[in-house]
Amino acid sequence: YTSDAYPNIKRDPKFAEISADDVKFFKELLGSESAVIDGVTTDATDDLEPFNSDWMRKYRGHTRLVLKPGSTEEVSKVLKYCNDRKLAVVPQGGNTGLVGGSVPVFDEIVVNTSRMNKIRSFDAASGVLVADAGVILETADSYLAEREHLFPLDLGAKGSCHIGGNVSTNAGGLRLLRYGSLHGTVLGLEAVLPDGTIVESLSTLRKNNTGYDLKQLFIGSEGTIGLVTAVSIICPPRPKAVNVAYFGLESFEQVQQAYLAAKGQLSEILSAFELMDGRSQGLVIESTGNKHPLEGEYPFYCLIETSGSNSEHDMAKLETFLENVMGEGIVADGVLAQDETQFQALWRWREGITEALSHLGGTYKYDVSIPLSELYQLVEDCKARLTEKGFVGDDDSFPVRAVVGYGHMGDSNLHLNVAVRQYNKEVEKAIEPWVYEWIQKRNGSISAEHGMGVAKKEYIGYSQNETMVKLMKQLKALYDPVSIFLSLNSSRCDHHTNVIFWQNGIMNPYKYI
Ligand code: FAD
Ligand code: S2G
Ligand code: ZN
Repeated sequence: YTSDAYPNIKRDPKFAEISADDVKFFKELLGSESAVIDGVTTDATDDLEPFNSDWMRKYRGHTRLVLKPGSTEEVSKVLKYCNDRKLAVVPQGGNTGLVGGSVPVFDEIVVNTSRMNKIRSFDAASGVLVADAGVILETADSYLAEREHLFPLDLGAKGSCHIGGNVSTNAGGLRLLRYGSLHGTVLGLEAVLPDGTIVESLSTLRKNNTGYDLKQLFIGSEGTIGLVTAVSIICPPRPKAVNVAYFGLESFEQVQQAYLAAKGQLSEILSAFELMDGRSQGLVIESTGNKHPLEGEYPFYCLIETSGSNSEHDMAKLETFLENVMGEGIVADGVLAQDETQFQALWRWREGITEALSHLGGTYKYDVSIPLSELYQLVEDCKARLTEKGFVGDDDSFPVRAVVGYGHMGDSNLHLNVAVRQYNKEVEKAIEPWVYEWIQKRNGSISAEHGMGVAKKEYIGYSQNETMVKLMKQLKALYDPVSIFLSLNSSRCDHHTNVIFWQNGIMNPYKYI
């Protein structure tokens, strides 16, 4: 196996190929027809397609078998069998990940969580929800809304992503500014290790200081040390009053001033502060045909959300804030949502960017954390570099269609996206590794929230030192059992040592670190 998508990755020969006997075992184990999509003994390629290619259609694998276990016990038996047979596995939730982590690189078996989708419990007094990993984020939030609570995570993929995938990617999203990261809100989880061990750690306690906090290892581990089968998470009361304002601004300097003013004047009711540049909003206009909410055109826009308990109080606060920032010339123009329809419409100007970009052919995505004062400088420098190299211009003859910057201002997290007519090695080489060096110089992160997957694996050194990477690899080897084989005079080992470490490493190989 070599893969044109990954020319410098070769299929690891230690992994077995799936056989008809394997499929027979899984069919008997999982029972229901819908639990096994079998491209080994049947020609199910079309049914396998949605599991082999990622949301952006940028990464594609060749699995011939998708398994959808219905319980933790079934996951345990599946993984133990795969580990014993050295069959590589990719855990998959909603398959909305953006770094190629959720689809196979070669023929790894996809273990998809969509059939593990039960809400297990909710305690109104503490706000703690316990749910299967395969519950869709939006489903969890609607369940909580009926009980006047809120899921402390929101992102554009809420309609498809699973909470097991959210935890496994340590997703950040639109509400992190107010509700914090999953490292703080997840109280416990249940997971299965590749040898079948079930990790029972579904604590619902807000405080539990008894030993290492091992659940944290699974948060953001992207399916490389185990498969998360359930999550326990503390959910805040649903705010009674939620409002949103949409601003146009003349410079990034003024965006920073608006952010500082929002923190100072909206403070406890501020629940989101999102940045969108003019080009990103132009793409949303092109892709939706919707009328832009402001008369004039501006180089920068912000979307500010407030969430509180008293609508009049919050509205008054927001109106005063709007008067101040306009009076001081920080904001050039702005609009406040007057009802739920307008609220949703304003949010679509932010959440619609990813979708708009996906219609442009190919997108080089850089989800980065950099110092706030330079957050937009990266976009300017990238645009200048690609223009100087002749990739950006005013008409359709240039390979690059747009260079846009948007993201979570409150988390100092920029989404730099370079949209091309089609993927283009020359453009990629003009951006990488220059963009990673730019970030490293500022001690930033080359992946703020989307994770590593296959896309960022080789660049981890720009944000983690050797000691950290070594410790991570030791942890991986601990959870993905290492078998040591003594082999004398075998061709497989060099003459210095007579021992080869054969790490099974069946969990989401070729990715992450
Ligand atoms: P998948 O894509 O299926 O998998 C993601 C990774 O987690 C893979 O490595 C997979 O192997 C692993 N995995 C999945 N389920 C499990 C499990 N149960 N156990 C172990 N490993 C598992 N991300 C953000 O952080 N912030 C955003 O604002 C944001 N906005 C987005 C907007 C859009 C329109 C889209 C398409 C994506 C966005 N994302 C964002 C990226 C993506 O939605 C998140 O990474 C999400 O958390 C992935 O969840 P999923 O269930 O789709 O996981
Ligand atoms: C966002 C989604 C993916 C992207 O919109 O906040 O995390 O890069 C992103 O468009
Ligand atoms: Zn984001």
